[in-house]
Amino acid sequence: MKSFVIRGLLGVSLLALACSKPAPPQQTIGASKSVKELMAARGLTEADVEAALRTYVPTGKSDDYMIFASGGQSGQVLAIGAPSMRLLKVIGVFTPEPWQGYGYGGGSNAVIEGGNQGTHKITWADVHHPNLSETKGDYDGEFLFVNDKANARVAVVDLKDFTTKQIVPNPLVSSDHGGAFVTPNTDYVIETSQYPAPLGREYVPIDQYKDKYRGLAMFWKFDRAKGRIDVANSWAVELPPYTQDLADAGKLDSDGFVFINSFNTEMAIGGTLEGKPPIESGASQGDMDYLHVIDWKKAEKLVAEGKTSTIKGIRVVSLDTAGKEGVLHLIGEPKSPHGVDVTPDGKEIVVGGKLDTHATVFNFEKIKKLIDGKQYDGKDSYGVPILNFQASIRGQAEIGLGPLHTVYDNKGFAYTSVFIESVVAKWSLKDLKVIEKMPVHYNIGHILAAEGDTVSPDGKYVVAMNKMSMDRFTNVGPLYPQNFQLLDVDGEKMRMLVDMPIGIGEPHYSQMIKVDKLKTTKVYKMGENVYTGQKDPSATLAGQEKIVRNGTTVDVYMTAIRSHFTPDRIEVDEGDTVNLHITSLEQSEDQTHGFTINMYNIDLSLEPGKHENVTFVADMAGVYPMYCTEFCSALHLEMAGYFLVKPKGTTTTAAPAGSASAVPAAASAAPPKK
Ligand code: CUK
Ligand code: CUA
Repeated sequence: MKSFVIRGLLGVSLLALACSKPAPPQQTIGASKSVKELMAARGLTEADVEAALRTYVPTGKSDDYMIFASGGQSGQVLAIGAPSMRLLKVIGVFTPEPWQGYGYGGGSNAVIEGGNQGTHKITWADVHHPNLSETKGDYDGEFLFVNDKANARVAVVDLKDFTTKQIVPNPLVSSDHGGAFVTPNTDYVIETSQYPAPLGREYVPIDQYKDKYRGLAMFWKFDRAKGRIDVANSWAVELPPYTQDLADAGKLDSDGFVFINSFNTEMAIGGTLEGKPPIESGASQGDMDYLHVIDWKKAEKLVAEGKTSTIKGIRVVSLDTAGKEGVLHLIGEPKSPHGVDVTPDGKEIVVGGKLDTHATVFNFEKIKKLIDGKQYDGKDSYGVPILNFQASIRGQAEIGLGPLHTVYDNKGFAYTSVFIESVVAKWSLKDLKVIEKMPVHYNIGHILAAEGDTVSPDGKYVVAMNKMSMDRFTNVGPLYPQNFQLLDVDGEKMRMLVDMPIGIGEPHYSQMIKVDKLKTTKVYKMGENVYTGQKDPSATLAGQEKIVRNGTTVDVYMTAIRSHFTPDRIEVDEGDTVNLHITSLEQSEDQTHGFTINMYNIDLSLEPGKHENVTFVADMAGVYPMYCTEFCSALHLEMAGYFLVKPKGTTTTAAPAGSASAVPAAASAAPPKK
């Protein structure tokens, strides 16, 4: 119906315009001008206008889909509306995010610190693959998981409030890539390593690479009721030191299995300064690498039976056990592959070879038959059984130069990103024939489709996630934005709809979910601690505000409401430990306050009902304004106060109201009554 209207409109008003003379360039654009004149004035073609009509979301209306995109090096995740491709939010994940007060004193500090690896403070991440939680292989809109390739971490974002609730560091590996993919009911969040290294990150000379360096498939147990990864019930499978790349969980027919592609099965270790070939060429010697097939249900059983060793507190199924017990099988895959994508029906696995022109379609039934019949082509040097390549595949689609990732629609088509050619290749899963190639701009990496990783993709839209954007946007210096290009894939031919510059990092993957699956909250319950989901024990209601001194510790029970803080004067002694407990008393939608104490690097976002606790040492004497950082009301600028820190050795003559010294410690040591 909608598309009929659009076509009708175009047919009547626009087709006739094509033959009309273009308007002079000086012509002004105004609401009173006809569409035809507007088109001419702006130099728009009919296709441009159609694309605009298909993506424009008028004021008051919202998008049908939401894209959760990797923010790349920013360490964040982007929430983008589709088809409008408007940025809705930059969700603070691995990196502090000031607007959300993420990492500036409140409860989020513990989340970020929970992700610490090693002893250096890590203030960035290389975000690769956001993945939505699934129920029966379909997005359920509850959680989002995302990996940090650079520091081997996985984060959990709760989509109730679009807030990162947990970051889990992997103690065994030093980089990851195949994550954070979920099993069909989100029992596990999978994180597989990228660059092999000794498990546990111990030092081992690199000439012992083959013996001591390893890969890993981590299975993080997800506790949905708690909304957290349950580290104690998580476990891993040790892998050979091939460079494991991407992973995907089986579903439906292939449920219980995980597929991981790999490169550098040559185990090249570089040595360019010593005149040895770089890893790049050493890793490209062989024509085939290995698709790893993991029977995770079998591995789970071995873990339950205790057939594991423990490294850095994590139970690990050893490579030897994995090979002997049928947990791990290898199949040849051509050549330096990148993507591994299970089809919606779970029956097949498509692998793209960076240095091969094909997308190879592995068939799970065939693989299963070989595994069950123990029909091996041999074993690798670690004793892992190898299955025959030809016997494992249904066929290969001749795609073009540099096929990477593949996504699916609801009509039996696959869409593969082709990096070197800079195209999206649409091909038929039925006969493995390419139907159409759409040029994209440029160097497409990942590709995503509406509900594309589920058992029931929607079709409609595909997004090309391009690494380059030359000649697409106004120049902003030598570091160019990345470019997301939205394609309409509903019609017989693909159509380019809109470009979206991404100026925050190099996104890798994204997923697109129907917005009606999201059950996002509008306000918090009064006094809610967003990290426990409960009313905070220190939640402060109107009339309960107070300042309590206990030795050198000062607890401030505080409220925020348009347009004041209570108390608005806090005086402490230099060196005191200060615990701020701030509750926003607002319950109306979109009434957010901010809170900062200048110079103390404290910055909070106080959404309606939210409670925050901040602990710090008042180690800088002086007078510091504290104020609301969100333009919340006409008297927002008046929503302010003072934080005063008396220098050591000062004797108080007249204690001002609100001074901690004014309240006898013994009389007020108890937390406020609820
Ligand atoms: S990705 Cu991580 S190298 Cu193709 Cu999934 Cu960009
Ligand atoms: Cu509250 Cu500005």
